[in-house]
Amino acid sequence: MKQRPDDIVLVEGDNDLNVQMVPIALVGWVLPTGHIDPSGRWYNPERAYDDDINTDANPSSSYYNQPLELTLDSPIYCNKVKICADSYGREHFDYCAANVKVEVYYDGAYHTIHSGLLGPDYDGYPARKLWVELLIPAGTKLVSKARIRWNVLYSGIYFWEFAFWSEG
Ligand SMILES: [Ca+2]
Repeated sequence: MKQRPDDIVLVEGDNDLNVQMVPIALVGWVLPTGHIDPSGRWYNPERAYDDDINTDANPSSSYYNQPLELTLDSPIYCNKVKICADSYGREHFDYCAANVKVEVYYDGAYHTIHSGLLGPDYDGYPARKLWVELLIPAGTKLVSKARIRWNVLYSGIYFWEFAFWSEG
């Protein structure tokens, strides 16, 4: 068999070639691997990253402004995140847009990448479950976590899902 010059050949016996196994970073959406709930006021926080758009995390309503941090076991090169969230009952006691603050952790600090409504405003049943992508304005960064909180009190908060974009 013809070998390309860059093939690595392992032979029994003396191998002075030290082959290092490096985890392969895939390009694509990556789910958080864990969470931090500093206030302890979130119900089912793991449901914000269980890859199921029909399950939600939510804080008890009077603690709507308490953040939920979504973490990664290892930092990834990331230039955007996506979030799927709704609220309930702002004006007409129907589902409505989520007004949230999204911060991403890189270079040793949290940076706000969005604060306001996720997508066009709406009032109406049923839940919209709209995915909204949020770019990191500074570009690709080595990101280890994100922090999400609601800006406005609603009678219902539905944090359906979240993911980081891995640049590989
Ligand atoms: Ca979910």
